[in-house]
Amino acid sequence: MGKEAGFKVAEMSVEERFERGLLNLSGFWSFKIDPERRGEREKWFEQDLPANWDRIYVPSPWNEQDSAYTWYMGTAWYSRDFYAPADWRGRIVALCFEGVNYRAKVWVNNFYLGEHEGGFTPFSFRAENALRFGEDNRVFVMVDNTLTKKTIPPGEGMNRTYFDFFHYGGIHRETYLLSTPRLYIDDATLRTDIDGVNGVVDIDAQIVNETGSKQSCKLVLKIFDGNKVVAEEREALVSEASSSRTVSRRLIVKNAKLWCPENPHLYKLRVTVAYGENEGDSVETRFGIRTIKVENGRILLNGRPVFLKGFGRHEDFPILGKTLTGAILRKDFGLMRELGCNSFRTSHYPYSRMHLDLADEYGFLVILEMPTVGLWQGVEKLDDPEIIEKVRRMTREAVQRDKNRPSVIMYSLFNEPDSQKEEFRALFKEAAEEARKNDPTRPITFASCRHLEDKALDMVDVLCFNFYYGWYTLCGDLEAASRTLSDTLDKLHEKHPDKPIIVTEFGADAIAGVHRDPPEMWSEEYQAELIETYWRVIRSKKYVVGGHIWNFADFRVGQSPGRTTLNRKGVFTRTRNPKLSVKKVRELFTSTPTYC
Ligand code: BDP
Repeated sequence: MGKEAGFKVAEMSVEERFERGLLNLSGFWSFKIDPERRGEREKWFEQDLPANWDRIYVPSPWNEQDSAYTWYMGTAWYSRDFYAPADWRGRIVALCFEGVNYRAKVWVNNFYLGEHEGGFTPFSFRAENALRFGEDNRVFVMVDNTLTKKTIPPGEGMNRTYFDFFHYGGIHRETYLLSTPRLYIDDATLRTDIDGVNGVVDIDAQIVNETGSKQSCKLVLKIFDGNKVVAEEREALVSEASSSRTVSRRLIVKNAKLWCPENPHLYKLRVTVAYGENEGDSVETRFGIRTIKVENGRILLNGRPVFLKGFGRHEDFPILGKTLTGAILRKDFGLMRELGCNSFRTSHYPYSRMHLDLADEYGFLVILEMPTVGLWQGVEKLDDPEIIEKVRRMTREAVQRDKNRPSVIMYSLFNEPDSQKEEFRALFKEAAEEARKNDPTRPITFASCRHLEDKALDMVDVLCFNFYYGWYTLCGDLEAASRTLSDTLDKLHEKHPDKPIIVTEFGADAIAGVHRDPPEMWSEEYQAELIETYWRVIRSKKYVVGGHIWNFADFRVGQSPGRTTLNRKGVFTRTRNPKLSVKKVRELFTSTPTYC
C-alpha cells in the first residue's frame, strides 16, 4: 500500500537528503591558441574578453572542431563567463574538471586557482574566495598539450608519440562548479563481501568540518534497492572545528542480489550528515555487491571462475575526438552486448565516468588501465623521480575515482612498458604500492609485450600479454602464428604456473572494403581469420582466462608510414559499421561461456 494522503511532512527526517549545488559549464567558450606562449606573460587572464577570440565547444578536444587546430600542439586559452548563484555565498565551491589534456592552469576573476597535469583523471580547485556571488564571473583555463619525454604518456610531437593513438588537446570532459555546505562529506568509500545469503558493505565516510566551530551532527548511512531502504544506520557524532575524520561502519544487506554480468544489480549508498538547524550534506554512490579474487590460477567473481571475452577499446570518434557522448556509448555497449562480450580494458587511460557508468549497468568486467603507456623509448630513465611522482599521482587519481565501481575488477598499471629491464621493477613497485594503498581489494596487472623476457611478471596477480604474431611478425602466416602463440603461452605458464593469463591484445588491421581470397594482410578476411585462429589457441589453454581483441573500432592515430590515417584493427569502422570479422566474433564470443 502507498503512503496515505494524511502523511505528515514532519515525519520525514530532516537529514534525509541535502542537495549540492551544481553548475554545468558545458557550452561554447572563447578560445585562442597561443603558439608563442605569450598569454601568461601578458596576463591574458586579467583582460576583458577580446572579441576576436574564436569559439570552441566544451567538452571536446579542439582538434576536429576546426581544421586550423587539427595538428595544433601547444598552449591554448579558454574563457567564459558564468553567473554564481547568490545563495552559494558562505558555502564551499569547487571548480571541477573531469579531464583536460594535458596540462591546465586556471584563473577565476584574476585569481590563480592552480594547475594540474594529466589528461584522463579528474581534478578540482577551491574557488569560493575567488568568486563573486550573485554576479557574473570569468574563468580562464590555459591548456597545454605539448608532449615531452616526461609527459605521461610521453612523446615529442603530434606524429612522434610513444603511444599509438591521436594526441587530442583541450577540455575534453565535463567541467562544472560544485557547492557544498561548510560541513561536508569529502569521500565515501565502500568495499563489499558476501556472507552466506547476505551482503556485507564496509563504508568509510570522510567528514570535513570547515564551519569554524564544533558541530553536533547526525550521520545517516542508507542503502537503497531501487526506492526501498534495505539497510541503514544513524548515529550522533561531534565534529570538531577544522577537522577531517573518517567514520567506518558495516551495513548488512539481507538476501543480497549479487552483481554479475548476467544480473548487474546495483544498489545505492547515501551518506548524509546533518547539523545545525537544518543544514547538511549528502552524497550518493552506486555499487554492486560482489567479490573479486584471484585464486589457484583463476579469476573468481563471487567465488565462480570467469572468462573475460571482449576488446581493448579507445575513446575516439570523428569530430568529438575523445569525447564519447552518451548516444555513442549506448551504441557501443549495444554492439558489444550483441557480440557476446562481457569485458573490456580501458586501453590506454581511464575512460570517462559515463563510460564506466554503463559498464556498471550492463555488467561488464573492466580492466581499468592507467595512462602509463609508452614508458619505454620515451623515457630514458625509469627511476626518474619526476616520472615516479606522476605515475603515482595518476594512479591515485584514477583509483580514487573508480574504487566503488563493481565493473572495475582489476587495475592495469602500465601498457607495454620496458619490463624486460630490471629497473622497471622499481617503477612497478611504486605504482602497485599506490594502487594497493588506495584500494587493497582489486588484483593488479600490466599488459606485457616482453613475454618470456619480462622481468616483472612475478609482481602481478594476473598475467596479461599482447601478441602480434601474424601481423608485426610472422606476417601473413597464420599457421606459424598459431604455433608460436601456443608455444609461448605454454612456456609462460610453465614459468608462472599459479597465475591466470589473459591475452589483452591480438588483432590485425583490415581496411573496410578490402577483400582477398585467400586472405591477405589488410583484408577483412585476414582479420577474421586471425581472430578465429587466436581464439582457438586461447580456448585450448585451461590457464588462459580471457581474450581481448585489439580493437573494438578503428581509431585515429598520428601520421606515419605504417598507418593509413587510422589504426584499422577495429572490427568496426571508426563510425561503427561492421567489418567481416564481426560475424565471426559473435559466433566465437556467444559460444564461449562467462563461467569456466
Ligand atoms: C600494441 C599497443 C597498442 C597499439 C597496437 C597496434 O599496445 O596501443 O595500437 O599495438 O600496433 O603494441 O595496433
